[in-house]
Amino acid sequence: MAAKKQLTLCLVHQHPKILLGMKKRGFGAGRYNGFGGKVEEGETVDEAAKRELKEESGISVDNLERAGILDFSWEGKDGILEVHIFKATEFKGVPEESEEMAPEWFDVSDIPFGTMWPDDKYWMPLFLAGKKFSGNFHFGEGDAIIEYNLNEINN
Ligand code: 6OG
Repeated sequence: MAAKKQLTLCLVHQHPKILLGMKKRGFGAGRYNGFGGKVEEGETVDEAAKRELKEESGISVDNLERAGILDFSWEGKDGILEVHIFKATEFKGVPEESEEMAPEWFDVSDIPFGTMWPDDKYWMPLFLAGKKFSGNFHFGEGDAIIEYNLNEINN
């Protein structure tokens, strides 16, 4: 079985606003996204989510809500990215630009899906509605979605 790499993705939702960041470098550069990155050895997924949020946007959170888990894979490439998506509603500090991300508030009716990963428009409605979800997206040439599954989790 292909190795799974665990990553975090944290979005601050203070209705009707959502905090995104323009990724300035690395994987996904040029796209708006939440804040996150790789889970390091010896750290829990929750710890990684808080650390990455702080490093990339300057804000701290006490509580993170688990929103979803998505597996991403690419045609012809080994490995799966297992991205753990979290929601924060309260935070401390002021969002500030980092070397990796430039934070920006958006109205939820004006989310820049055209400048985001193509999967985001599928799961964002569940995220915004406070639903939990899991799924997988398989990408092809130009990061186009070849196939996907997305399920709401009831608990
Ligand atoms: P670094 O490798 O820069 O972290 N990520 C994705 N986010 C969305 N919305 N869609 C995807 O579809 C993604 N693939 C990865 C996880 C990369 C960051 O990008 C997220 C991490 O927060 C393919 O450390």
